[in-house]
Amino acid sequence: MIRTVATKPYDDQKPGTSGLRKKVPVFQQQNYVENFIQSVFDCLEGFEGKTLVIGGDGRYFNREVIQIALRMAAANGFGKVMVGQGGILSTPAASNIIRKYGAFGGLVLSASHNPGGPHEDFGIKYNASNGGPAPEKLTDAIFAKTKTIASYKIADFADVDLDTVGTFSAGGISVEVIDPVADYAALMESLFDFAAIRKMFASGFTMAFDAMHAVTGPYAVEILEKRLGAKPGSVRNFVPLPDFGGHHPDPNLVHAKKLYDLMMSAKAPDFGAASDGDGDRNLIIGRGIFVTPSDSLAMLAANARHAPGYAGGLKGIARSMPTSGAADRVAAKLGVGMYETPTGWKFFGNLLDAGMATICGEESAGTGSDHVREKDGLWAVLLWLNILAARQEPVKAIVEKHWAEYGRNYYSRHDYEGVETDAANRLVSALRAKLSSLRGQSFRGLTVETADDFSYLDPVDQSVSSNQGIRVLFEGGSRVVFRLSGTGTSGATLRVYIERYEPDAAKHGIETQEALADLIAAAEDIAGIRAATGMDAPTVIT
Ligand code: VG1
Ligand code: CO
Repeated sequence: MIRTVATKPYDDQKPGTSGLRKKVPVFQQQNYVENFIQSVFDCLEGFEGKTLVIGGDGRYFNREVIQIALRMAAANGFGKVMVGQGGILSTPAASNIIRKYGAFGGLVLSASHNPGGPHEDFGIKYNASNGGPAPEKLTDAIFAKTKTIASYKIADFADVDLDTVGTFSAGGISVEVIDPVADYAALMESLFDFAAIRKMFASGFTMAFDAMHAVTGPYAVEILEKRLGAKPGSVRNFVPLPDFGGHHPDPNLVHAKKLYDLMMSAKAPDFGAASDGDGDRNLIIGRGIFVTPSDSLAMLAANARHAPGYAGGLKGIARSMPTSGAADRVAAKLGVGMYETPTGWKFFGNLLDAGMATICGEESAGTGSDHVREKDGLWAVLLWLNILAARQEPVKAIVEKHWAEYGRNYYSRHDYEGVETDAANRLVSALRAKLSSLRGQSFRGLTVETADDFSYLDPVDQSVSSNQGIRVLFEGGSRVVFRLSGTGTSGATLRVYIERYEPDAAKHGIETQEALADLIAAAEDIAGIRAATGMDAPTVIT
């Protein structure tokens, strides 16, 4: 039976950088989930009888929301739902399923790197038929709909057993519970030289992969240990837990500190890596050397030809605006296009669909390619492994040779979390107001060349996205960027991105914060962060 249920709108269902993210108790309010999902469906056209993919990162509340989504998909006229066993699908795996099986779209349930649990974060994101996050036009329409929604449709049927693979019928539609790993593993096998990587592991190569008790555990065990022969135990924390074991599943130097410490110790394996809550981010650490995500993007692009899936070369490279310019130098050398987009994977979709870019990346540990329409943590790990197997050199040597060839982009991001929202907005408005007066001014001996609020003109559909972050560019190519996070769930997070280019190989061994000290001080002089936030130092430095 299908019911139409009257409801009242909420005013806070605005999708952020990557879907709607809120605390679990917010999602647990009456009709909160239903309102959002109905608003998504109401903004779509032509899905009658078609397939919807549903999966999540296994965090607290995942299963409950999947049951609601199944009943609403049936009531709204989808013909079939494909759902990962146990409710599990990593974000890149969900993207692959949508594309491979020609689904109309998908609901990805995750709050990514944010913590999980009854009082932590949850999220819902809609992905379109290309497998990628809904473009801004659609997320704007969804938000508008959530403000006027008056009813939703839901079918009545008992909970579907999510733990048994197979096809069931429920509420007049077919529900297929699929193995979440198989299709993804097959895709990876089609892109990379598994035989060469297997040979490398067989000859004693060692690695540590930290799944952070999040979604990549089952994927990493299957691919790294079973198919590629990494020593059992190479994958750590591989059981996905609803609260990620109480940690932040954020693969950075703060939350993956154990892995970092191991990689810097005498007992370090050859290669260290980690992924986040929903499996789309990656952390890469060689023995004795951390590879910044911006550098990793550049190095993967420069070496991609070693992998069979990219042997034909790259069509272009895209990076988000705050990501360092290291990849730009690679694109120039390869003679391919370089695109600078706003933060968030949804902005890469058009470039990938149009065949203008092959590899994309963000400074926030996201790298991916045109194989899916999401960033992909394990993909990055496997491309690194493929390159290591082909070049037969340690990570450190590859990194240092890259710097010697292209120069080094010293780079760091300073996050100020939990800032009072009004104070954060005031800081940004004040910065905006003085943008034009900054030009020509000097801070700590650095002269401002230009300052603007980044605006993006999508070269494919000509859409414009404004106010995407304040850039202050200094003479000589150094820069600082300020923007507010669009993924947090309490207060505001100010992100300050700092970059300096150093062409001289003799100066490539400086500690990062030290190399950036003048710029860090200049950022403080320009924005008055301490006074505005009441904080003496960033809460997270990556
Ligand atoms: C952050 C990152 C951004 C990333 C987004 C989603 O957004 O900076 O690069 O695309 O998270 O990643 P923000 O607005 O907080 O800076 V994930 O792994 O949450 O899907
Ligand atoms: Co993520």
